[in-house]
Amino acid sequence: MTTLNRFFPKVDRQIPYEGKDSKNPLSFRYYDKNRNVGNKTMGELLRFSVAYWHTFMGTGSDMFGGPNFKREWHKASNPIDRARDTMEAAFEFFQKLGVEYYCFHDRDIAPEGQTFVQSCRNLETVVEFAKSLQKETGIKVLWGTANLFSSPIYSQGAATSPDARVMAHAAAQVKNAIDATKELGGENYVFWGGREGYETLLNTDMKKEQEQMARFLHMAVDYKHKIGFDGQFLIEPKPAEPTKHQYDFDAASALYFLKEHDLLDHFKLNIEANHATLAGHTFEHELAVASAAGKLGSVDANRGDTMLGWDTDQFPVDIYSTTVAMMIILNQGGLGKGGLNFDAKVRRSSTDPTDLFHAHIGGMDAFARGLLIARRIIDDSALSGFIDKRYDSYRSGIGATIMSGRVGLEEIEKWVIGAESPVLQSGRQEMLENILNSYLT
Ligand code: XUL
Ligand code: CO
Repeated sequence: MTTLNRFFPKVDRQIPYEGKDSKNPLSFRYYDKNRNVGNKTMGELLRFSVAYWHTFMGTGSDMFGGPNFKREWHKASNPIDRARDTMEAAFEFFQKLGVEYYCFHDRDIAPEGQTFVQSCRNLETVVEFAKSLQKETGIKVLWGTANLFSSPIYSQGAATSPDARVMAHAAAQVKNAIDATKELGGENYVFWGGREGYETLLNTDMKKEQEQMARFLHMAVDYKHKIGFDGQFLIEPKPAEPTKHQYDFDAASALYFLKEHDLLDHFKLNIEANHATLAGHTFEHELAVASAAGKLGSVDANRGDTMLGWDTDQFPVDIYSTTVAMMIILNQGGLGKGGLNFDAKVRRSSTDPTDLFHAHIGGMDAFARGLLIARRIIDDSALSGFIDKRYDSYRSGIGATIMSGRVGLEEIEKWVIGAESPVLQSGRQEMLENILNSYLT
C-alpha cells in the first residue's frame, strides 16, 4: 500500500476475508476476492466500484440540514488542495477496502472554476494526480461521467434545455469529461440525465427536447470514435428526481429512445436498483429487461426504502435481491466491461469515516453471498429446468409452427377448431419460491 493511515487511521490494514463465522466487523465473511466461482474469481465476476461522489464528497446534508460529516480531507482552504487531499483519501480507502474500481463525476473530483476554461483546467490538474495514484496502486476507473445537474445553468435541463447556449455548454462539458475518462483509462462512460426531463407541458416541447438529447448523444458517439475512446457508453435510466418526468424513465423507455434515434448500437444500460423501484419496478425486472435486449452493461448497486418514496441510495444488504440479480448477471455471462458500482451513501447519522468501510463491506458481502447462491441455483438447474419445461409446447406441434412464422390467424383458427381445449400446467410459484429460499442458507 502506498498511502497509509492519513485519513482512515482506525483501519490500519487491508480488510481481510475471515469467513462466515468471523465476529470482526472489519472483515469480509463472504467476499474472498481470489476464490473461484465457476471459471472466474469473485473479484473478476463482481468488479466492485466505489462512487466518488457519495463516499468522498458526501457531507451528510439533506433537505432539512446542512453538512454534518467533518471529513479530514475536506479541511484544506484551497479548492485544489482539497481536491488532492480527497483523491488521496479515496486511494487510501480503495486500497484498504481492496476494490479495484471507482466511478466519478467531473465536478466531484475537481472543483468548478469561475469560468468554463478554469473548470477544464482544474479537471486536467486533478486527472493528472489521479493518474499517478492509479499507476502506483493499479486501481482503475469503471466509469466517468459529467455532472450536468448541479450548476444553476442546468436548472431547466442540459442537453434538453430550451436554451441552445446551455446545450452547447453541456456538450463542451461532456467532451472534457470523456477526455478525462479516456485519460484515466475508464472502461465505460455513463450518461445519467438528471435534469433531462420536464416539470410541466405548459412550457415544454417534449418532442423537440428528445430530439436535442438524441443529437447530443450522437455528437458524443462521434467524438468517442474520433478520439479512439474504447469505453462502453451507458445510459442510466431513472424515472424522476430531480425532474418530475425524466426521459430515460426506465430500461424499456431508454431502449425505445435509443432505437428510435438510431443510437442502439452505441449504448448499453447502467441499471440502478433504487431507480428501478422508483419507476415502480423491481431491481431484477430492470436487469432482466436490459439483459433480454443484450444491453445490460453495468449496475449501480444500492437499495431504496419501501417506506420512503425517494432515492435514498442505501447500501445493498438484501440477500434475496442480490441473489436474483446475480442469477441474471451470471446467465448473461457476466457484465463484461461493467461492474457493481456502489452508488450509495451512509446515513446522516453515520458520521465516522469508518462507517464508510462498514457500508461497503456489507454491500460487497451481500453481493458475494448472492453470487455464491446464484451459482448453485444455476448449476443445479433448480429454477431454469422448470422455466424451460414451461414453454415445451413451443418446441413442437402448433407452437413450433406459429413461431416459425409459417402460419397466420386463419390457419391457426382451423387448428383450434380441430383441437382439444388446452389444459394449463400449474405455474407453481409457491413451490419455486420455496426452492429459492432453500438455497438462501
Ligand atoms: C443519481 C445517480 C447518479 C448517476 C451518475 O440518482 O444515480 O449519481 O449514477 O450521474
Ligand atoms: Co446511479
